[in-house]
Amino acid sequence: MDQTAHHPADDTDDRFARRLEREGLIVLPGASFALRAEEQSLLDPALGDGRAKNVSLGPGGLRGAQADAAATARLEALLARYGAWARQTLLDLAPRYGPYLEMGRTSFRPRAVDGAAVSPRKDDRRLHVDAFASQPTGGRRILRVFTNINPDGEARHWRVGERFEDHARRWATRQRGPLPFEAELLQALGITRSRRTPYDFLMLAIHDGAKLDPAYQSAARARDILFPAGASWIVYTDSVVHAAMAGRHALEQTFYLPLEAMAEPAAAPARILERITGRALV
Ligand SMILES: O=C(O)CCC(=O)C(=O)O
Ligand SMILES: [Fe+2]
Repeated sequence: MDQTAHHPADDTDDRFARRLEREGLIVLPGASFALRAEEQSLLDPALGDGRAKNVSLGPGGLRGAQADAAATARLEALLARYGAWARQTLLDLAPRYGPYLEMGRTSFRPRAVDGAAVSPRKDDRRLHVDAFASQPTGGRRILRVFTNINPDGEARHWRVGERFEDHARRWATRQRGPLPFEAELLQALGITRSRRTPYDFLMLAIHDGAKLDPAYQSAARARDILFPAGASWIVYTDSVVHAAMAGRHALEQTFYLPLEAMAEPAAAPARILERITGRALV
């Protein structure tokens, strides 16, 4: 889209976007999203201890809920309300994203992060950048808005690791390229929803490389962040090296943004990886 279509007050409009793209993670000050009285019952552990890790809402409707019809309808309404709030909050802070912002799924994470064991690749307690095996982004950014809605004052505990560039260099340089027709085959088999680009292959290699390396996980330097109950934070999870260590009851909205939307395109993983590898990736 044409860059000149932006609001004329570009400098002030872009301040938040620039900071977010440079720093990757910003905790929102002040008032945040709060549950309504009739939504409190959705925090009941009985609703959340089913098989699904999350309940989520997307174009195909609600997934992962194990509740009666009335509770399911309330969950769906809550997720829709959260998605709309997250979108508006983001656009108030970063109006330049308006023409480009693509809504992904909205999720409710009732379960304790430190609960059930999952496969190492799915284990978000290990430091990683987000890359989804079935959903190539083709270089678009993954931006997520989280809110800790824990009713008992429990913080959500994350660890945040090294800069993306340092992280990427560990894995990007030893990565093989895709095999001939690998992207086409994955798509034909329905394993990916669209065609994986060289960027997507590389991001998955970085994601898996970090999660599947116990030596890296135990030695990596990372700082702890405790998001208090009630807090919201906005994070580019494709560039912030993160791990979720503890907490329960979070809401989350995923957005996708193309590189043209970036105020600081040089800070985008696609551009950093292109610099590192010397190849065009998207
Ligand atoms: O649930 C969380 O706090 C974050 C987990 C995570 O790494 C993710 O959703 O990408
Ligand atoms: Fe993640």
